[in-house]
Amino acid sequence: MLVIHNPDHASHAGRQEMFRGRLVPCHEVPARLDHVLAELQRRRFGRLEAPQPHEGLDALLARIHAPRYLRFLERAWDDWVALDPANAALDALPSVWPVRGFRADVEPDNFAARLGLYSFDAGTPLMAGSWRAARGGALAALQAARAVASGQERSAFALTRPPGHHAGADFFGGYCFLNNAALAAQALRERGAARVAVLDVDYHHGNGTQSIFYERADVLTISIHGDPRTEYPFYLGHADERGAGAGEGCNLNLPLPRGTGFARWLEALDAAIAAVRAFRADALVVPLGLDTFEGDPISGFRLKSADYLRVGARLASLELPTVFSFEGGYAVAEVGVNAVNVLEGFESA
Ligand code: SP5
Ligand code: ZN
Repeated sequence: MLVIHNPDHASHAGRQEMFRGRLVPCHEVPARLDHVLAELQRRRFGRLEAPQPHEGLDALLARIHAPRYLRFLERAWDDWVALDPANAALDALPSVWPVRGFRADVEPDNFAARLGLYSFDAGTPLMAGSWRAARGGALAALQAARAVASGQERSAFALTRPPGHHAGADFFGGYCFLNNAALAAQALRERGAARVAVLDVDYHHGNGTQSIFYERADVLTISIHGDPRTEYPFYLGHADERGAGAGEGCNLNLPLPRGTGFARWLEALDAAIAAVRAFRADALVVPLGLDTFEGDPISGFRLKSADYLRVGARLASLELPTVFSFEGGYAVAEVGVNAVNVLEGFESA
């Protein structure tokens, strides 16, 4: 399998995230990706490529994200340091948000206010290299989609961080800034796939991807995740969210209770696969989170490492051109084995 890995990923390395009244060390760390790379090398699995600059990147970004959000992200670090030179030693974290009834149409001049306007949690620190890392990831997603769309590759893995599936058209959060999976889906659409399915297997609901495509009939979004009544991101991901307007019927949420094991999870995957078939998708994007693992420190499902081989094999049964994007998975020492198990299960099916 072609693996496009983002060499700039480590320029995003958050120190702390807000959790229950205190700042705790970030779960989303550069070592996660390094473990995947090490496991690929150990098994001699996959052909590694670095993303090459592509003139189509900015146009693709503008198809998925709002111009003012992209402008904000690109300048955020400089604006943060301009507030106070001492900020250069700190990560930027939001602490104020416009909830219902507040104005989102007026972009504030104050940087802290803009940081809140464009985010939904205080768990996603932004630093000097965040934009560079996120942009490199978007490029990896585009390159993976191009390779698959051209028919050159049956599948490709965009191995990047920060992850993407929580990022919406104009907001960051959940450790995500640019929605790599949505960018891959859009790139596939623009390169000949009339219908694209996104099947999100991360523990957390793919709220960003859902909201980006919610009113579109050409992209089916599916997410299997911890029930938002108890699990992050809490405010989206319920079963009754089915799409709107032209996109009515083109969103499927399969929430499962905390504690769910592989047998029940696999039933949800089979339901998701049936929906992809019924949609007659021409291509598939899989936001690949490994935080469904039993040892994950922030999640609540109970998948075991060997289960991921079967997950990959089931996804392969769709026989579609497939792009994987690396999402969550915080059992750092095991995330490489679990991720490569999915890819190997997919390829050997
Ligand atoms: C891509 C992805 O998986 N994002 C997940 C973001 C979850 N953020 C909130 C997690 C809060 C859990 N913190 C638990 C700390 C226990 N020490
Ligand atoms: Zn997750």
